[in-house]
Amino acid sequence: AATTAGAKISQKIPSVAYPLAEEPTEIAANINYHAQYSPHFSPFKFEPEQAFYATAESVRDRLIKQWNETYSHYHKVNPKQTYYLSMEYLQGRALTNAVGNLDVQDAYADALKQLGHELENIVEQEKDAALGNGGLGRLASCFLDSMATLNLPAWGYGLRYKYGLFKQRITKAGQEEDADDWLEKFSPWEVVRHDAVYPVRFFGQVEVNPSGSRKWIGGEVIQAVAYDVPIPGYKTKNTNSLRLWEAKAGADDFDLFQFNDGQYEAAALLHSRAQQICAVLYPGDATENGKLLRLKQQFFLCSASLQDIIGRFKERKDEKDEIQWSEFPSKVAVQLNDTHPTLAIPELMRLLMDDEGLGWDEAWNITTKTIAYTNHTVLPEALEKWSQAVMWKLLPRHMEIIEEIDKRFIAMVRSARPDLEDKVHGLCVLDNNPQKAVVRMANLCVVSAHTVNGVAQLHSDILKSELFADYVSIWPAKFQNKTNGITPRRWLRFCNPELSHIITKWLKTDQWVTNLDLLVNLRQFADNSELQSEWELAKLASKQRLAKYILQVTGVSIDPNTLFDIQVKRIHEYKRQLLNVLGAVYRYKKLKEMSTEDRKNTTPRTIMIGGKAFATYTNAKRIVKLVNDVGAVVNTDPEVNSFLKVVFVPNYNVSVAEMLIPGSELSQHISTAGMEASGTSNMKFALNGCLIIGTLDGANVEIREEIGVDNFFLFGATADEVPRLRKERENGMFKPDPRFEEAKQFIRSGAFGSYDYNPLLESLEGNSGYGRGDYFLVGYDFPSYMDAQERVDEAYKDRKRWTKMSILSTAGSGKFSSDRTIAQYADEIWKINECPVPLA
Ligand code: GL2
Repeated sequence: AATTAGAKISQKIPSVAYPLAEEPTEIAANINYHAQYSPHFSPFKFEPEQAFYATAESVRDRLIKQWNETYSHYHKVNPKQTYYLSMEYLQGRALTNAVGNLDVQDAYADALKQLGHELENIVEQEKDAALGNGGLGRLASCFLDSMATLNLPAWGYGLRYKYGLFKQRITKAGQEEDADDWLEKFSPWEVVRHDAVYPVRFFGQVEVNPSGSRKWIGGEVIQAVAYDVPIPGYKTKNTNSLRLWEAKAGADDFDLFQFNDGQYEAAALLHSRAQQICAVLYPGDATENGKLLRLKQQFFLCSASLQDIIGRFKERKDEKDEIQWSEFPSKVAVQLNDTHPTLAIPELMRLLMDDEGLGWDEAWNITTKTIAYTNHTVLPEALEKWSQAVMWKLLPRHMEIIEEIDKRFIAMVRSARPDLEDKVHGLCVLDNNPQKAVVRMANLCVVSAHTVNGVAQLHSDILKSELFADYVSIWPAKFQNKTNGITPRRWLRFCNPELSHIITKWLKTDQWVTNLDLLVNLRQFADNSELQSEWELAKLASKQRLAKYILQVTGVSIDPNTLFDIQVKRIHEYKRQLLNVLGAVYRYKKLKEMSTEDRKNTTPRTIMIGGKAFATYTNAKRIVKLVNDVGAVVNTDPEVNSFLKVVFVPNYNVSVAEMLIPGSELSQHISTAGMEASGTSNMKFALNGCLIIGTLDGANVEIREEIGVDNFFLFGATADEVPRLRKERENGMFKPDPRFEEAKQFIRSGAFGSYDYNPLLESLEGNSGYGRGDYFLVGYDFPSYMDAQERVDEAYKDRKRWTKMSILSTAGSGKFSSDRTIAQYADEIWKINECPVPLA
């Protein structure tokens, strides 16, 4: 509980800067110093919020020291560096991670005690940095942690959105969205770099010089200003940067004359345009304006980052003070996190040719040796296609370059592979269909990148055999797999200290935090009753904490002695939260029909579902509403509610995940096979000893192999069966399971209120048609899902067996460390080496 003793700045403890204090008393003095001399609030108050900012600033002092040493070390050694370009980073909170990675957690906890506060409470004051929306953004953040921990010279580049992902509020209407102003009060972790500012142009035209060289001129020029966030590695000095660009217009762009003439908006037009660029992550793109803005954001990231990268390269000339452009790919690796930063390709070409004077062949050689591309989805709607008309308007020079890339690519295919003539249309970058002429960003990436990778074995196989099959026949060596991973620091060591201590105790080492493969040594103890009881106690403690949280945010009281069953992720039809809800509805109906005696023989469950639906995704929002409606009935039904509860966890984000995952016993990863590229929360749950019910999709396949097929509740169609099953449905050959029909009928009967769920349920029915025909095969998989749930209920009754499976889940999760993933990227794609900052 929050202490009140700290409500004022301590007069007993001095305020002294001691930037790198080791002793808790000195740290306390340093925190006091920041409370007084870096104030953000009126003086003398020292409530948890003030204490958070002062503590964060104190920690930042240490980070800055390491950070500067890292910069100067990289500058001196001049190694090849990786630049990770991503439109999303889902960083979450930073304080626990920072004191943990710096190994000063205990000292800070002590210091705060002296000041009348508990570190646990102070960290809760921090707002999540939610500059991402789901797995792709969180993956980028895990990667940053691993890059620093592995001492790799690497940078993250992104945008400094003012409003990150929206805050979700649950009302009678379902989900409502509020802007999340994470910077409202100031972020203690970012440092503005007024010496890293670059002009980024939009619109304008191409000027052709008499020599034939071309130059992009005119249009609108916005300044990109760097805001750096330190990324400390775990117990190492290396502290890398996440560089986020902010858009600004200059004083020159402010028309004082117009302003004084009373035309305030016109006077600051460019300022307001600049503000739009970093205003929100994924602005709605239903309108032309929205599309244009998204494209501007993407280009803004690419242009600013590449100017910065090129600037750094040019700074480090050879002995003769000459820039050796041919060396560029041996100093720079650029990784495109999905297609959002594809414009880095034509932008690098433009900068090299038009600004640096290189010829096409030289520029192309450099670009293709520098850039690599990760694909994160096979969903057609997520494969970006930009209108050529919009692109010509916004980026005329880049369109010239893209046309040339495409022309040369087509010529190459025609001469080297005449057998592919009928495939050329699908392979080329520009789709010139006069109705909807577009640039296919994924194609541009595949044609230009030296390496293309998928994010789990199954996904990479699907890329090779389906989406990119014809490219594979041209460049078989270009395609790789890099199975995703998660950082064991945030996702076990820090979010689940109880379990971490047990693991360290039984392994007799804490080396597993940086060498997760060591977890496999837990296997030998899986049957040990002493470990089992410690394991169960740790799980229970996390469940109790979670129950408290759920009560606080939903008002629903849940029983830590029931099976905690969790599905948290973005709400999407392919992720099939609807399958989960229909299963819950069926379970509820059966419980109602049972005798009191029979009920007592069931396994009591608490089903928790959480996640945000994209604001304009109607069916996803209906699913959110349905979960809440089902919960409202089930949880207040006295006959049943000690055997089943259904809770919607509002506003799912990184911090909420850190609370849910340690307390989970079963988690659902139940996407239609072939549709979830990897999934990464499956890895987090398994690592924390949670069993998985899931399909053979994405990384589930590899998780099941690693932890043992007997420890995974498998069901459902396989990816290679899906196309046939869809065909069979279309031909009216599908006979739904009676349980499936019963569950739908129960919802239709109004058991959960009067909201019209027909449109949602109809999407699961019929043979075909828009929004019909059960594209995601919920009905087909329903019976095997229910059977798997019965196996779960049985297994949970045998606590020893369950706990053993739980231990084996953790023991088998070593492969899913993002340290492993990043080491593979470094060796096999980026060709970079570690560059540890010397300790002395
Ligand atoms: C995703 C995939 O859907 C998900 O399966 C994968 O784990 C992550 C990270 O590779 O990438 N692709 C995507 O666009 N989002 C994802 O989460 N948002």
